[in-house]
Amino acid sequence: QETIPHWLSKQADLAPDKTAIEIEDGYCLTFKELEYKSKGFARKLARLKITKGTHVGILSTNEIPMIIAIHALSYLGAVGVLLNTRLTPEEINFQLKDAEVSIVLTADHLKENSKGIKAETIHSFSEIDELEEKEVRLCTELNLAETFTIIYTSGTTSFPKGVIHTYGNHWWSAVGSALNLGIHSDDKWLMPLPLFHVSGLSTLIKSVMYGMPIYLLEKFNERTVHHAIMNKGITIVSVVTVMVQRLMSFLGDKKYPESLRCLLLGGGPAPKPLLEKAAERNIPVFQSYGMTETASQIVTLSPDNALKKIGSAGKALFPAQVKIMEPGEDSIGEIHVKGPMVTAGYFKNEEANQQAFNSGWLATGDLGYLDEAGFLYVSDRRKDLIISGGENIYPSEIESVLSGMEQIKEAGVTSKADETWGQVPVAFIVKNSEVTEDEIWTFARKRLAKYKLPKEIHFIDHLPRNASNKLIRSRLKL
Ligand code: S0N
Ligand code: AMP
Ligand code: MG
Ligand code: MG
Ligand code: MG
Repeated sequence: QETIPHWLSKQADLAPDKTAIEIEDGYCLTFKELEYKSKGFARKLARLKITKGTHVGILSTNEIPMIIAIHALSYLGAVGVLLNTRLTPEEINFQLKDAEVSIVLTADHLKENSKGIKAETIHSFSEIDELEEKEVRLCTELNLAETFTIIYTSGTTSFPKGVIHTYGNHWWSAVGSALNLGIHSDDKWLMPLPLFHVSGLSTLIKSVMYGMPIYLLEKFNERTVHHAIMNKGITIVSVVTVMVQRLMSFLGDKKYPESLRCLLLGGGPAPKPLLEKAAERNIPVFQSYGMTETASQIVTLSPDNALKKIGSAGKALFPAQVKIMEPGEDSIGEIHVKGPMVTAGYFKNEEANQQAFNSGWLATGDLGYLDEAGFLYVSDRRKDLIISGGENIYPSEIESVLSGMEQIKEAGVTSKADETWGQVPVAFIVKNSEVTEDEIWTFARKRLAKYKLPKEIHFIDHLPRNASNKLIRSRLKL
């Protein structure tokens, strides 16, 4: 079993006084301080009997105590199950149960709202801070094969699946990215994406491995991000498409400083006109391709090609491979990926694992092609997947909630292009009995995160189905 020295302790030894995290009000934490606080927090968590292999839910927006909690779990060998704060209690409860979580840690400001959450105990970060440290042996090494985090991702089957990230998955993701983007001694990585997604979480590991500061934002806001890029020596920013749009209109005729070397774009389609506009204005947007299952990007444009290969997601990172299965005449086929950053599997879901993996290759469900030079172009996303502002939505998930309403006989959900979010869900309803749009929204709001709520509801007489009675979503058009 391959082990490495604990990564945070290692960096705290190599660069104790270097900044690990900086936040908006100027407060900074060095690697030494982060190590000290994380170990202290781990000893407090040990009071709750959190130990090797315990699954612990983390429900928090971006803040320093969340980062400390995540590192603390690694000192105990416990597993962090990261929860999307936009979800309803009902959606969170599914994940907690599925992931076998009994203890949830939450940001102080979310404790009040956590009433509907079913866990044995829910503790705010401050409550943990008040506990007395327990004398326990903390991990000095990390075993690359062991699970560190679990993040849920929706699937075609309407039930989200828990994606396992081992220490090795995170390690290799950070190595792969470094071998592509390089590590500059002045790097400072701005993080406006949520740490409960692997987009955000993966930068915590990069920070620790590269000895690089993260500039952490509690949430995205074009004004704040703009200000940080202009004044705080930011060299890299992670973004989704809607953020690039909002940032560019905020920027107006101004220019970003030369020191900004990369806007790492992921999490969904990158519209070509937007990429071209950015290139014209010398804004270094690097398209990438990845998914929760690949522990962040697995295919990324390189600094050399970012402005030359517009529209492409780039080449597979150094430790990774990409291939197109059963390409058609247009060269388009299913994207398959392989590499040590690819998830060890879905938690306790043999069926999904059987379906997704074949001799180490992950079938992504996405469609794309490779050009003659081997650059990947993503042509279409996984079947039925709707991506709204970087958040994934599966029609089946919404359909199953809506058809749970007594007055609804059946529901079909499809997507509609949207200027702000890229795509938004739209519902088609066949009634059992009288029901209004408002009643449907009230019902849905309790059960679905806001970003999943259909933006339009249409009543129809029957859903389009094929000969074998399967819903044909592509025919649900207005
Ligand atoms: C785009 C964001 C920031 C929008 O949120 P914002 O502006 O903070 O909204 P709020 O003020 O909270 O709410 C205002 C209203 O907007 C609704 N709303 C919020 N978000 C959405 C949404 N996505 N779609 C539709 N509606 C939304 C609210 O409900 C509210 O409504 P009202 O007014 O009615 O109350 C936010 O959505 C965001 O942060 N999105 C990004 C999420 C993300 O990180 N996705 C990536 C996931 N993928 C991965 O992790 C793998 C790929 C990856 O690793 C990667 C991805 C990107 C970049 C780099 C990488 C990498 O490889 O490193
Ligand atoms: P998630 O696990 O939430 O990050 O969702 C990953 C999904 O986003 C992928 O399976 C793709 O469908 C989509 N996606 C990621 N990168 C791109 C890209 N460069 N172009 C188009 N779709 C993308
Ligand atoms: Mg430099
Ligand atoms: Mg997504
Ligand atoms: Mg019903």
